[in-house]
Amino acid sequence: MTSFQWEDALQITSQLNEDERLIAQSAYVFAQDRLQPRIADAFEREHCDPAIFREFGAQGLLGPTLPEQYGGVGASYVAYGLIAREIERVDSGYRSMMSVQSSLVAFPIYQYGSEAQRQAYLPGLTAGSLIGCFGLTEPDSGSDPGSMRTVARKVAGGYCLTGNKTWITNAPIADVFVVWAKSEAHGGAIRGFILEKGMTGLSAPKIANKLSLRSSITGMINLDDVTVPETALLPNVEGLKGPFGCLNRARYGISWGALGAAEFCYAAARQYGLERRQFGRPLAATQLYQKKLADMVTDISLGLQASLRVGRLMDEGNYAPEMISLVKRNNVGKALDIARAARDMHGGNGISGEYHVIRHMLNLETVNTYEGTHDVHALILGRGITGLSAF
Ligand code: TGC
Ligand code: FAD
Repeated sequence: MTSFQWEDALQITSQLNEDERLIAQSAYVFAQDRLQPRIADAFEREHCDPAIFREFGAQGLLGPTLPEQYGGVGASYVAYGLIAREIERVDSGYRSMMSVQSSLVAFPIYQYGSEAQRQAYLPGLTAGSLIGCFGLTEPDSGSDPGSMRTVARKVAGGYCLTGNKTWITNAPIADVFVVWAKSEAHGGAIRGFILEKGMTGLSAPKIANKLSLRSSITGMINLDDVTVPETALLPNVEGLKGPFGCLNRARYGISWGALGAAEFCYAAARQYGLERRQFGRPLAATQLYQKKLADMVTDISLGLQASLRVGRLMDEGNYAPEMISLVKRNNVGKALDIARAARDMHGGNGISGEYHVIRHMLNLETVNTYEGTHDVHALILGRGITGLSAF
């Protein structure tokens, strides 16, 4: 027998190894000390601070699963998930900055790149001295990236890229752009290219007035006949499995991250209910309030346990992408429900930014949509169950 821990109901911590515990603890301290004090202002002003990338880098939080020779720390995927959980406990926008850099930019350069590309970009990306973005989505091509229109034409010594990407995290402040395009020289197959800030014809205007994820900057990538050398092509992957291989990692991290946001909301609602008195007793002494807290801890605990399982399977190299769809879809959907409930449990105060729950709620609307919408992940699972594609 043991006593019940309301903040770690199924004792996730006891299932981690020593390295994972240390990484999680240091990410927690960093996030609470360095990020939490800045978030209210950043969200209110819709301000993304690029200096945060170097701070992430100094903490070893960028590309942590990469080998040390490229600036990583050789961490497990479980550790990567724990980092996402701690960063997103503060804000989904900060986690977005981190996970794009790690899973969508450093990972493809490591996994699909040449040795020269690895040497050129990975030390800067893991240190945070370079900022990266990932261009897959287009104005007419979101859930269906196979319909993309961006093309790469073969020219002497390289390729010429034309097209438009939209809703791209980090793009307006990026130094390095991993862009996916249909390459005429490869029979129209989707190929990845590494572009750099300042290339002629490349621009990345900001998308303003987001009412969600306001600490993270989002933009377009406009490619107006951008000529790149042959060495910009990612040589070791062809087809949609290139971008999807990156998305597997990012979606998995999000499954942990969203629960970090949910844990913040659960803890805030619990504390508020213990302090706030109505009808002569604490709100937390009422049955309805306790039922809501019970539902929260149940969904958080089951979700964390499921992500831990998927992380262990990833570390063994023994996972199916459908498992990642299951935890991304479930955990983000539950986190959004929890944030909405916590907003309600704070009454009128929940409307104020001071209590942070409405910020998490607004952020999680984006998290539910990007990296494959909630319904697209249902269809991925539906295909896995039936063998029939219903997209
Ligand atoms: P489909 O025919 O299913 O597959 C085409 C090829 O890709 C392979 N594949 C995968 N490989 C690895 N991992 C996966 N998860 C894979 N899923 C598919 C597949 O085997 C096939 O390979 P091959 O060799 O036979 O060619 O492709 P489809 O066109 O039918 O795709 C359907 C669907 C719905 C699964 C897919 O299009 C999808 O996932 N749509 C959602 C799009 C999406 O997630 N976009 C994300 C954009 S990036 C982003 O949002 C970043 S936000 C980051 C932040 O700020 O944190
Ligand atoms: P659509 O695909 O048009 O979907 C609209 C609705 O239709 C959704 O409810 C969807 O579930 C539903 N739907 C679509 N297809 C079907 C179907 N077959 N059956 C039933 N329902 C369907 N992209 C990047 O490439 N890089 C980034 O860094 C990036 N960052 C982002 C940051 C933010 C803040 C946001 C909001 C988005 C970002 N995205 C990024 C884009 C994101 O991945 C897309 O918005 C997402 O994939 C959905 O595409 P869409 O917006 O075109 O919606």
